[in-house]
Amino acid sequence: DWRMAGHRGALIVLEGADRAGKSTQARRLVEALRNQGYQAEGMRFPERTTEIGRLVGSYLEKKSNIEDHTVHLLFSANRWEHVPLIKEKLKSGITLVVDRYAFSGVAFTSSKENFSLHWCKQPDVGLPKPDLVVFLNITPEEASKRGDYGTERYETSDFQKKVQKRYAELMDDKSLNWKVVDAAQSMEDVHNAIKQLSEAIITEARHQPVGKLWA
Ligand code: ADP
Ligand code: FDM
Ligand code: MG
Repeated sequence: DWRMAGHRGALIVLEGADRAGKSTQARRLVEALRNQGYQAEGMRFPERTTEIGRLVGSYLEKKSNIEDHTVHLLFSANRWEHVPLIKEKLKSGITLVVDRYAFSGVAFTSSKENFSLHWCKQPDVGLPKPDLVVFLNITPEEASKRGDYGTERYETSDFQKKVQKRYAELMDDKSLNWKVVDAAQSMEDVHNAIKQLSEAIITEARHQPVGKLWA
């Protein structure tokens, strides 16, 4: 079938503020791509099931405190430990739909005092480069209609505002294929927009090697 034979899959990342709809849309996209005959799988970061992931998970749940630089490196290590798997899947023709990636890592840590964007990017330099980064764009007002913040670390409106600004700075980087989608639309409309972008990039990425992020 033209959708699989001999071609690599695409690396698609979903980013955006808390409650923008990343996890919902990641699931729906995988399902829709599979229904169209593509090979597709979901992935998320942090991936809390590994040893490193458990450290990060316990930090987010405020069950442990980890020094800020250290936890930044652990989030990055959690991505690096999945790189062999990511490469294998892409090579075998599977398109990966990833719920958060290095952009979350940089946006969140650089929102803390005394962390530059530059420093925060370094540990993730050289990761597999996404073929498409969808930014689910939503105002804090619209997001607040979707329920209250949870109780995990970072889930305060002050911090989230800083994170939004950092995302905006990251989106100025034209070496990446950022696509902004209005996340205040209905789930269906958001889904259709992401699906269209994804199908186009799967076709385009098939014949290109996987790039290196920020390298
Ligand atoms: P994220 O992973 O970005 O934090 P979720 O996918 O978990 O966001 O969605 C947060 C909440 O908002 C969930 O209750 C979800 O059902 C709801 N939601 C997601 N997308 C929409 C949408 N387009 N319109 C209204 N509610 C939505
Ligand atoms: N987060 C996520 C980081 O601080 N750094 C990272 O590298 C990544 C991938 O973890 F607050 C933060 C962002 C968010 C939390 O929440 C993960 P979800 O609900 O599992 O996406
Ligand atoms: Mg989520």
